[in-house]
Amino acid sequence: MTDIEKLAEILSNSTSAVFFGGAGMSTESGIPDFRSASGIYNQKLNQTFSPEEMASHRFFVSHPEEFFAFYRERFVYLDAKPNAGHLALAELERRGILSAVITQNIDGLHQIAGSRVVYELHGSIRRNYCVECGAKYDVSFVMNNKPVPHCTRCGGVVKPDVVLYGEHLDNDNISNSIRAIANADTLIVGGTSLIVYPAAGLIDYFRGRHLILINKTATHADADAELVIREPIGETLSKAVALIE
Ligand code: BV8
Ligand code: ZN
Repeated sequence: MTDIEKLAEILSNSTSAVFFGGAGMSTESGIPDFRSASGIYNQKLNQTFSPEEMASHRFFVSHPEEFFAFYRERFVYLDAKPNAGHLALAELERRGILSAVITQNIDGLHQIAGSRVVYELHGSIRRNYCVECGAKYDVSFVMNNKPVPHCTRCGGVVKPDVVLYGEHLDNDNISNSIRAIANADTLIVGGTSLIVYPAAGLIDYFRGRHLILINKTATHADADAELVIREPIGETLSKAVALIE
């Protein structure tokens, strides 16, 4: 039995599977990940600051102009489309096999692909709000108002609803994700290096039967997985779903 056939068999017998993913889920949509060789954090962007410093709350407050230039350049890919992997997960939800997608990504591609239960642990580029009065803005407002987008109502800075380094994650997202993982019969972890916390720690709540890792490179969770697939995740999920009758 090939790995894909094994994956398809496990999924066809699951009724509360959960997907936990990261940037590797969107590389097949043309969005670079962070820590692969071609990832954002390995591109020498700025002599003074590291990419992870530039994606931090402290930098957002102390260097807003540089923050927004970096953010527009490196985090917003508005023409990216969902790939076969996003579509496969949406199909698994429609078939009552998958109960939730938990993502560290901020691109919104799971929802565009049709997934309805999506917990965005690190927020979304599509939601933006004034830090003073809370007024909401769409991503085009942030892209078009340079160098720093300001609220038309009160003049406050408009911030992407994205969890920067040093910022807390949304409590509802955390508790919803823990509940989904704790109740899952199958957990698929994919397209993530499992380096960023507290997100990566959430998979420890899994108590179900099948832990599956789909990632091009090794992660610390591989040793606990029943199935480790070192192939592109979009193709892999799509082929597995096609095998489920
Ligand atoms: C927090 C939004 C409490 C912005 C992100 C000092 C001060 C404060 C905190 C810390 C600190 N030191 C450490 C921390 C904790 C810090 C942290 O974990 N740092 C790491 C780097 C060690 N965490 C935080 O700061 C969190 N908040 O702790 O608050 C607090 C508050 C105040 C003071 C103290 C504590 C907030 C973390 C959220 C940060 N925001 N994103 C942005 O987009 O950058 S994190 C960023 O990394 C992205 O969201 C990304 O999703 C996430 C995780 O990366 P991955 O998704 O895993 O991507 P990666 O490239 O790493 O891996 C992709 C994998 O896919 C690779 O393995 C590759 O091989 C594979 N792959 C690629 N393509 C494919 C594939 N596999 C299969 N198929 C393919 N096609
Ligand atoms: Zn305002």
